[in-house]
Amino acid sequence: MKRDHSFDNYLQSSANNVILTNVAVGGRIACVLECQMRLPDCVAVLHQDQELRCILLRRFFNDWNSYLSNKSVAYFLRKYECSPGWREFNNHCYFLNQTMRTWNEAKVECQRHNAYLVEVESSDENTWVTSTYIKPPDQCPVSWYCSVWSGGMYSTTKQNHVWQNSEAIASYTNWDSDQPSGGGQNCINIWKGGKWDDAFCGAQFEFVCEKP
Ligand SMILES: [Ca+2]
Repeated sequence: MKRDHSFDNYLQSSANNVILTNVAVGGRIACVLECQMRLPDCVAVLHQDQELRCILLRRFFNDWNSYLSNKSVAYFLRKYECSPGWREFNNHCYFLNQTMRTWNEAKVECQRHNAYLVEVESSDENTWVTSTYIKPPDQCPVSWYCSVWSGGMYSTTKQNHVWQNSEAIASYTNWDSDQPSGGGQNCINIWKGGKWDDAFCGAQFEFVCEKP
């Protein structure tokens, strides 16, 4: 698949994750169906009527109106879409909040959006969250700044790490070597390569909210 530069004017120059592929298909419905067949990677499409071009998008445009100055281009969100800015994986919607917050602040912030701190219940979900939201350690001033908070926290009553929203014990885990260290580090952050660490809950990280 090659990038179609004829659409460059409609796309953010930095939108390296936007184009999944270009497919020449007949009409808007075929374009949307093409997107549906590529779940969960495709969340929206750009379609141009005149040339019957269809671009599958990996993420939403938050300000998509600015890309539609040419009326022959149409923008469609997928059916059952997540809100703009949120991304879907396996019928859940996710959002990366890039403000640094303590675990508790992050929890409250997710709740304000009728969501909860991400609960990673499978290797697939861990891989998706990591590839979608977690920067490599060399892109942060200090490697552990490239962490995001999850909703996991150690429960003294359950003697285990528990997901805050569902209250389920974390059955799938992906601890980094020598983790969890405990010693007052009770909240689970996810970082380099999707490995988990337990950190002091008062540390400040970006965080991922999830909706059911
Ligand atoms: Ca630790």
